Amino acid sequence: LAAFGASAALSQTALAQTVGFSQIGSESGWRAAETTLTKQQAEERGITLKFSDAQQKQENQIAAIRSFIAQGVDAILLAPVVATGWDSVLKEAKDAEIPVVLLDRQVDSDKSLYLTAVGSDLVHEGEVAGQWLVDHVAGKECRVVELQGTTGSSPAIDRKTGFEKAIAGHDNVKIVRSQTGDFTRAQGKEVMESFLQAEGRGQNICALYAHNDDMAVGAIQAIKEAGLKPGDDILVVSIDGVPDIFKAIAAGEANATVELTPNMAGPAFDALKAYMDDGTVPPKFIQTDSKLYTKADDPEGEYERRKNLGY
Ligand code: GYE
Repeated sequence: LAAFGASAALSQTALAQTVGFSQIGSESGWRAAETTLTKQQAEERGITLKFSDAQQKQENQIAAIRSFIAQGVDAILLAPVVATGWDSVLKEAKDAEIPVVLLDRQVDSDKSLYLTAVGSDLVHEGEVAGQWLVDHVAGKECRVVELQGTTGSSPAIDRKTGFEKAIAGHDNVKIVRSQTGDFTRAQGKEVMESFLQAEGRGQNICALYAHNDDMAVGAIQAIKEAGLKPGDDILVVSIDGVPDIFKAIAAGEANATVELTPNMAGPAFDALKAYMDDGTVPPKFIQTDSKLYTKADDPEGEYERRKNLGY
């Protein structure tokens, strides 16, 4: 038993190493929660985490990865702000034999250039949001405005694809305006103001589909300032499941959200440990699940459960 204890301790120390984390930034509450949970997980596992906030700039992420390679870290976590432009820096990490694990977004690079990707089925999230709206309007005419995530990011591309898949074949539901709000509350509010202006002070808008809750929360402010009732005059459906969207749903100011877990680091560290301890190669995609929440799903309770998770 002592021997087992010793080897277990040994394998634990085998990952008690240094991991570099190139984080996109803190553009949304969800992103802040992912950072909080990643730091907590590293702490619990005795991992030294070198953290870099790229302020949503890809060049900063590439520089951070190069710095991690130069420091000789044992592994790299990367939440890639956009899907393209990673080939050369991922090749440099591979040449340095440093495994890279992607968090919450995907890259267009060849899959041989990273160990695995932890994330949700982003297309499915868009489909769930679209299906909720199709069911909710039940055949009635519904002109939709769309707040897209960061241009060129895999969630912005895939959540649009999924939503359009769900509404295809339902001619009563159509997207009439679509623009990026860069996943932030401020830009979500700003772009929603322009949508309201362009659509008869909002009279011609039936619903808002926002690629994340933060843009929806910003847009809700704009809808109220235009004298309309969000969640009623204009339906609001978005993705992430941050505390403030549950507060809005409880208040009847939003209608539905698709939850995305901020705990991507847990599966990532587990895969890295198995790989570094005994060479276990993980699948290329470790999928987290998505769940729809509406007013019927105890939004007050969901707010309470999430409010202290670091969003
Ligand atoms: O939905 C949003 C964050 O990459 C899926 O990034 C993630 C998205 C998330 O800015 O809040």
